[in-house]
Amino acid sequence: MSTVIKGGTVVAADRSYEADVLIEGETIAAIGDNLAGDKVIDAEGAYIMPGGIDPHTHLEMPFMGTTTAETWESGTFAALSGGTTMVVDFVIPGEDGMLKALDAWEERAARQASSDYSFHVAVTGWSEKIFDDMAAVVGRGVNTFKHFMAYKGALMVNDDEMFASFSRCAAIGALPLVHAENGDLVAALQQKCLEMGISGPEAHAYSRPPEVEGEATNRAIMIADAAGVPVYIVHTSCEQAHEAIRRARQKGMRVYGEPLIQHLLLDVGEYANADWDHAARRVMSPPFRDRQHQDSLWAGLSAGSLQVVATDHCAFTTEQKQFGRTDFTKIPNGTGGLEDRLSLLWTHGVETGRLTMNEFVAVTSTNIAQILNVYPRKGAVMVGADADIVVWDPKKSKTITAATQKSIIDYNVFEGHEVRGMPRYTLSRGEVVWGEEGSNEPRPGRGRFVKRPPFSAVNRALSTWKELTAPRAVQRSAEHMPIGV
Ligand code: DUC
Ligand code: ZN
Ligand code: ZN
Ligand code: ZN
Repeated sequence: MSTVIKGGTVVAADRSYEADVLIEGETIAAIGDNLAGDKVIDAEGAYIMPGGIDPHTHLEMPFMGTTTAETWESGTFAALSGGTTMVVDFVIPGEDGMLKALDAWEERAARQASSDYSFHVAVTGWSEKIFDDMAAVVGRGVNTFKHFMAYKGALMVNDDEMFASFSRCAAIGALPLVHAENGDLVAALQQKCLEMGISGPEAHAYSRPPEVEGEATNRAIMIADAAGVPVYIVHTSCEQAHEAIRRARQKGMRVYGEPLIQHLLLDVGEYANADWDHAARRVMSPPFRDRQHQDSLWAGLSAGSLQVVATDHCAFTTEQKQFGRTDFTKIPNGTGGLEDRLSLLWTHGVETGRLTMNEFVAVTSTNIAQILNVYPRKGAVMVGADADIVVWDPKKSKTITAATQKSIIDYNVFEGHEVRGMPRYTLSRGEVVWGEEGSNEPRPGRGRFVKRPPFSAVNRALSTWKELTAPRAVQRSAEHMPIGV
């Protein structure tokens, strides 16, 4: 059974051109003029783009004394409805360690996911077991490890642990990811706010100013350079962090920055809203920033100093947010955005002229696939690639509202935003899973795990001056000498 998408303009990260796209089975078989297939999908007036990849989600994740309310079933269906065909979710190890946690995530995803998916695994301490397990994780098709520099007393890793883990990543062909906030400073500032009697959501932003992120981002980059490994900074939200990334890249270091759609569009003023629920629903880390920081992130996306737009979809209900009623430090950190990321970025990026259509494709799909080592199977409209495609209608519009969303959360932080540019159809491996001819129901069990192979040594190259200095030797010994054991 073949399908042909006719009458549209293919938009890739590097160019746009008019062509038909022929799909046979699950992959793209041909791109050209006058192609024929058993079934025709009309793309007249539309753009044919690779499906979005959201590299940063937290579905059904235990966190801050509760569990994120978005399920694999609702989250991946919401993703498809908005044109995102693959999510990469964070596995957080419990006491049983990372392999058992990975088993649990795989089981939940395999049972419920409608879209394809992959994983990152968090390193939340250091031991010989973690050293060994990391290689096993890579063997199971996961080549990225997350490190939290914040959440002191819970998930946070110290610099020596991070250096050991980064060195291990270099040895086994993995890429470290970092949540870059200075956890000690955050804890001290939280304490200070509470002592001053400031206990509402507005204190969340006071306790996590841009300085804590700028410092930690720079520190993570320096540790990565010492370990001889590239590094990916998740949820880059401010100019100080962007500046550290920009500076490192200019020196030839392989450093990636990932702004979120929330940080591009939502303002720190949200935390001052007199309605406690309104403000608490928007508590996430790092917090929203002011206009100056938003402008810096937008500029980074078009300049190429920032490469990816994600969501950190980590969604809690209003009821769950009440855990922090009298103490803002207990408000579960996280917001949603998975469903509307593409439409919001199109509306505020492409429609305003801040991004070209090609840059839009790069930051929502192609760059991500390349950075995560799954390109061109994902992230490309190319012969041989998986037919994960969004037929994008630039004229279709809606007002975002929780009342009609696919997400099961009882609110939407983008409530009332008008968007123009939406999927006409979303295809996952050749099948219409959302749109005028789709069933538009969740398809639990349809989504597949996407294995990502280890990175080749060439990807480890950092600044050339580093060749002449000692840390590479340190790195080599560190690979075989985990600290603390
Ligand atoms: N930030 C959040 O807001 N939620 C999950 C974890 C994180 O780093
Ligand atoms: Zn984080
Ligand atoms: Zn996150
Ligand atoms: Zn808007």
